[in-house]
Amino acid sequence: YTFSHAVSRKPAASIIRGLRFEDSGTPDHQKFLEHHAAYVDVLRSTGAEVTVLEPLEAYPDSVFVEDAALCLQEGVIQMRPGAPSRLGEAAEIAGTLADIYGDIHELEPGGFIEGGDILVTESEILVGLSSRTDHAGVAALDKIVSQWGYKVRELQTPESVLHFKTDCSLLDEETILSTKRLSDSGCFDGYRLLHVADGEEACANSIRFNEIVVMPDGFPKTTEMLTKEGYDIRLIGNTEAAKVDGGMSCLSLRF
Ligand code: CIR
Repeated sequence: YTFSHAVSRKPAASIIRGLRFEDSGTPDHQKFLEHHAAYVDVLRSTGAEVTVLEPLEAYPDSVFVEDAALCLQEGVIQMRPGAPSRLGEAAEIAGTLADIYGDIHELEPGGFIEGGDILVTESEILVGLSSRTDHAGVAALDKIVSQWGYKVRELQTPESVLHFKTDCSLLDEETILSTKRLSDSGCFDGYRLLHVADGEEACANSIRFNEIVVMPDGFPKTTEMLTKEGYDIRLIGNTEAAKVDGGMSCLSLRF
């Protein structure tokens, strides 16, 4: 699958108040802007058109656009983020996506679901229940995408992990990069599975974008393993996003 577009949003200065599981320091806004610009450049280097939205100060976590929408070939679905401070981000980004896509599909209210819990593969859509995504949210998604022929499989995100995709990524049609703590449940049986090196769990959130794989810098064992497997790796600094539990997939919507 070739991506022709990506949408990202510059980090706001309010990122210093971004949500986080545990406090490992405050992100440096300037440094985050630099990492973000490098990320956008790498996506653009594949020939894709990348829209960069202006920061939204009212939403500290709005740089993590992936959580606010799901972009499929058939249409875009506005998510219902389970973090109360993030719920409004979905409507904010919907306008931009409507310009590109036309119609926006809204989920039935009631449940919650964030894009970070959704992994779309060639054959199915995997959704991990988490502190942000509940069964009603998954059911609301299923109602829309089943009409387009997608099969939704509901799974459990490990308790210590923010989002399902914090711990995995799709590297190509059949290959998933995962932590052991996630794949131990057998959720990826039937796929070709590659594991991040022990101690390098934080690089499981990487992305395949056209001919390249974009990974956070600082995980040499996994980088070497993936290079040997034949992937063309690009490294992006992620120290600031990591302080607020963000990674490579969270920073863009790709379609
Ligand atoms: C949050 O807690 O919502 C943000 N600080 C991090 C969101 C990361 N997004 C993602 O994994 N898709």
